[in-house]
Amino acid sequence: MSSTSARSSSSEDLQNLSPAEAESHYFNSYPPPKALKNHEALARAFISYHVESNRRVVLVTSGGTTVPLENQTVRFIDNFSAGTRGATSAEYFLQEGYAVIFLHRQFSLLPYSRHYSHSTNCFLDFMDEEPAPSSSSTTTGFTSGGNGDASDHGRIVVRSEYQDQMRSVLRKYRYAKQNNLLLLLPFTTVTEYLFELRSLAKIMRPLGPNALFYLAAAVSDFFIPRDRMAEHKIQSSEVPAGSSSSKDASDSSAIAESDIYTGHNDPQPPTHSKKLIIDLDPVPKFLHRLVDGWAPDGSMIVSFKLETDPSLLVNKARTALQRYSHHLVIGNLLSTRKWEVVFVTPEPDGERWIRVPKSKRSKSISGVENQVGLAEGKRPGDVGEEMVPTEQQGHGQGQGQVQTGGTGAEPEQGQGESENEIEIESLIIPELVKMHSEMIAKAKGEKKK
Ligand code: PAZ
Repeated sequence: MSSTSARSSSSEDLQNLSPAEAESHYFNSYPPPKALKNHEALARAFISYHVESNRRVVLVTSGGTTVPLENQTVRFIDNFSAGTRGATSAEYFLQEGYAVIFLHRQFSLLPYSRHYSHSTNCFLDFMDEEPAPSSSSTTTGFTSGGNGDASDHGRIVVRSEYQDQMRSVLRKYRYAKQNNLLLLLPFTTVTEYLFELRSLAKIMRPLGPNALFYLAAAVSDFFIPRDRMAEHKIQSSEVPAGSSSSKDASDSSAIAESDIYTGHNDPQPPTHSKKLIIDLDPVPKFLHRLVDGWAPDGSMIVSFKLETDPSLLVNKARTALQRYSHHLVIGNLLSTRKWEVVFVTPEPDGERWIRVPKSKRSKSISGVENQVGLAEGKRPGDVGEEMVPTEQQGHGQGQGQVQTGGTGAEPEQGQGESENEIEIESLIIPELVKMHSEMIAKAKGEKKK
């Protein structure tokens, strides 16, 4: 069952458009996000500040995107991404001396505060109340009587075991803020994301080769185009005849009658609820436009590819690289993404695995350790401690090492949550900085000729 025939422009028609035509069709179909003007003004000021000091700027995209089912949105489709990759990477870019525009899904993890947010790292668990000055007994429970009496108020402090880690995070956060190195820009829907990406890339043009795009957001591949979207909340039960909503629903081409049906095959059909068939179109791919139009000349563009099937990952990453002709695709599997990634570059032998050695891997509830290595064609459990050190990189303080097989030294400590753990981003970012430095040097060389 499909509502394709009812559409004003079918996805087949749109597939025949040139990238530039697809761009104007898409962006003319939506009003720009309300925050866009303000974000553009902030980004312009941020970019000119850093162009002035010849600093490199990275645009990090992070988190999932929502796909609304209604124009006045009650329901939406979402994805798993919490923004860990983006938020963590942003910290390592800052450590490497980059200024960061952090384009993130609203309420996803943020650089620095990620250490103390969401339910797994609830900030309250890091706090304590000191004994009240007038009392010798420790107050750890509730004070009586609501706000209580000031005399029984102890100072709120960071628990002693977290002091060092929090001081370190706090200092880095304050340094980034005080030096105007971090610009946080939120989005929610896939359309908002695309508008923001396009604007920011154009605003970044004065940076030239000093610009880096690090596209870690999990952008939805499917959506409901505006001309098929219901205005109001999709009804799950009969709408009273004659009500404006019933007219709205029956007039609307957004959800055709034929796409909403009762569960007539169920042994006991429910009396009120209906099944809803959602018919999604592919989200237009704008990486072409980023590479060939929006982004600054000479800038470096890095995209991510996520797969769940190990046998697909490398091929899919390579296909993306060939299709969009950018500089690097970082491939990762859902189940091992915290411990290994693959760098796929245009060179004939351009496949390089970066892994956290076994003893340094962070704990992950969703991760499956015995899948590490499978996408490279290794047998389960074959990948362990072997390391080959790489030199320190970049114009900042690179501290990662890359696993390419063989034996070697243990890596230095990254910023993992426990002392022995390292975050894979502490290995990824110095490698990228090195590649970016090479590109910048090449661009400068070409300019001199
Ligand atoms: O947000 P997170 O840290 O849980 O996940 C990161 C990721 C897997 C979304 C990212 O590494 C990625 O692969 N992004 C691109 C996904 C894709 O469009 O294929």
